[in-house]
Amino acid sequence: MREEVVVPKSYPTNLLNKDWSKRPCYFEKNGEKFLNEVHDMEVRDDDVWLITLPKCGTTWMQELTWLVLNDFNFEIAKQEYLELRSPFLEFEIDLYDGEGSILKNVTKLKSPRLLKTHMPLPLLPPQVWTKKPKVIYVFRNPKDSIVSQYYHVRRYGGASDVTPTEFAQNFINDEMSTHQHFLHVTEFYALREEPWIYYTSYERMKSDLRSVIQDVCKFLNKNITEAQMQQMLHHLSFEEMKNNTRTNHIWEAEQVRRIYNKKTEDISFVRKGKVGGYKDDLTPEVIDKIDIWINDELKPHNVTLNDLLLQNNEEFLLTIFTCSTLMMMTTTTTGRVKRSYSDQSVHGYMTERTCWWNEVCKEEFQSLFRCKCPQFSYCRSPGRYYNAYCSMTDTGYIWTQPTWDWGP
Ligand code: PPS
Repeated sequence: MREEVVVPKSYPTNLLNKDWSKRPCYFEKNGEKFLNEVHDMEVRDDDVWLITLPKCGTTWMQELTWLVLNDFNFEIAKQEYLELRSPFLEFEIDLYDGEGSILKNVTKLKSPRLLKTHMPLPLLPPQVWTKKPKVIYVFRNPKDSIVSQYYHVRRYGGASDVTPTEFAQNFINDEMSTHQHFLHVTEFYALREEPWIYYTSYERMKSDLRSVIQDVCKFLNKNITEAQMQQMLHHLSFEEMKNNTRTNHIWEAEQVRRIYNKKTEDISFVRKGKVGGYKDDLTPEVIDKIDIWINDELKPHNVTLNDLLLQNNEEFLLTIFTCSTLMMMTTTTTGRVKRSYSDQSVHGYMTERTCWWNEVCKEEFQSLFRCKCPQFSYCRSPGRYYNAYCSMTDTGYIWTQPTWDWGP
């Protein structure tokens, strides 16, 4: 769908101090009626807005947030299509029958509404920055989101004549996508400390879903029991969501077929679900070009890709430092640390990566560690047949990790 330059009717001047008149915005052609309606729409105090760039883990976060907002009602979640429980604003344009308001489904929805959109900050209703409802923002490494987008377009009948590499090359050559991408994310990243905004990344969800669920509960003032947490981790796992007809955008694909009489390709919406999966699809040359594109585009914003993906978390490094120091003091005063059950049957790692605190370091029944626990912590589980987490506590079942070079 071709896009054109649009001029927002209002700007969030109270949120970010910049020259908004120089901020380019793009939207699909003939979207004026929709944009006007969005501009004038009533934002409710208890709305939750889920804002992302395409293919950044929106659906994953949407199901997570809907469940937190709806008291972990898994029964309804398994019965009703996610797209109907939590509408995608821009898709209402496709559903519009020409009568009355484009946003009538959104207006009719019972509170609390969970609204999904890919629109940039300046095209949102100004009541978002005056009422400040809860906003959740998820970002993902563009290399993975571009490849995911390629398969999305293929799913809906497009891009059949291009390879993922050609698609990616076209993406970075397109001035509009370039501008949209980095302005979209850097504006929300700059607002991440606001109490009404929760900013996270797909990569963080992959590495520590438990903490992200806890964060969202805290953000929305909801409690979660350990039993509900276990249900959430299971329900939100890649395999479950892939096999779940209610989260796999089957309803959306049916609408596309009905409205546009389009043949759609049999590509699962919940498709691969990997961090770094782009390496299987893109040539090394185009990967290098995308890296240069990302660095160049981010330079004026004074942030790095790792910052945006929350992979340079100072708080995290500080915690490691403090905990390591404490552990060193304990071990030197009390001698060797006692471990209750030590298991040395796992010999290798899946990646070279260091885990986050509380991240699953070894999944149940897996013969490889998922990542390396930070120094002076243990890959620990309550018993042999459980997921193990990186933990400072040395009681329980300790999966002894192969030694590795901790660096200077
Ligand atoms: S959209 O169309 O913009 O709303 O797409 P979005 O939901 O943002 O992104 C789709 C990608 O998210 C992956 N996904 C998951 N990954 C891991 N675990 C779970 N549970 C999960 N659910 C969705 C999905 O597979 C798409 O990524 P790719 O790389 O294509 O697999």
